[in-house]
Amino acid sequence: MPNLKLFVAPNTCARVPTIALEEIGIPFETELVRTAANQQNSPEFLKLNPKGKVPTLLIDGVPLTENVAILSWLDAEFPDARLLPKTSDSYERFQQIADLSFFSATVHPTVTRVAMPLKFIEDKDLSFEIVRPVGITAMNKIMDMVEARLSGGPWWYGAEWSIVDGYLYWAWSRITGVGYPDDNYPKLRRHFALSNERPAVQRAMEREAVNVDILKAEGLYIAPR
Ligand SMILES: N[C@@H](CCC(=O)N[C@@H](CS)C(=O)NCC(=O)O)C(=O)O
Repeated sequence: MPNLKLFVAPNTCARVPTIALEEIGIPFETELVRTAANQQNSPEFLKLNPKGKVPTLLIDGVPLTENVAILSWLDAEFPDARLLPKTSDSYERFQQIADLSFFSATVHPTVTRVAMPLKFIEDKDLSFEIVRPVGITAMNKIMDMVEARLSGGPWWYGAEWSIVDGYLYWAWSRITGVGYPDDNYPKLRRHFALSNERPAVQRAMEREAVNVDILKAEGLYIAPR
């Protein structure tokens, strides 16, 4: 069993591999990165991940970065957890990689525009008046597509939960957490409710809550707004 340490920060996409690890059910440690103190760009952290980002997974002390790689590695190492539907068909396998890549490369940057517009323009008024609306328009197209996809069952792949649903859970919670209107998306609301019932999701959120408390005590918590 490899020794696993995941570098995380609350509300970030590091929630997705945290859910994956909880679904697998193996022992792992998380280490809080204080992004408000720019710890992700400290010399120590940059040695592990020169991109200065969470998640970063240390596997027996060796770093693996990027959600698509981390989630694919976890699925390959722990196939019984069924993080992705089992398949021996290479097209289906690469379609799964395409799905993870869609969340990493298209959904995630749009989430950032909606949930963290200040990342793009430091002027607060401009970021909320220009960047967020642009993000919401792009997000509507994405979520219209996802809502249609969920007609085939409660989860991304129909009847079977997968870590793609963990990615969707994170994206949806980030955008609705800052007021993205959910009225037109009953299937996404159901997806979120069902996700919240999963014990692994609950354990991941408990881990995150502990880190939120630490950051609040240190005056380093950035609340979503
Ligand atoms: N493509 C990367 C994106 C990672 C990423 O953007 N992480 C954000 C949190 S969601 C981060 O670490 N931000 C800190 C920063 O940009 O300073 C992945 O999917 O793992």
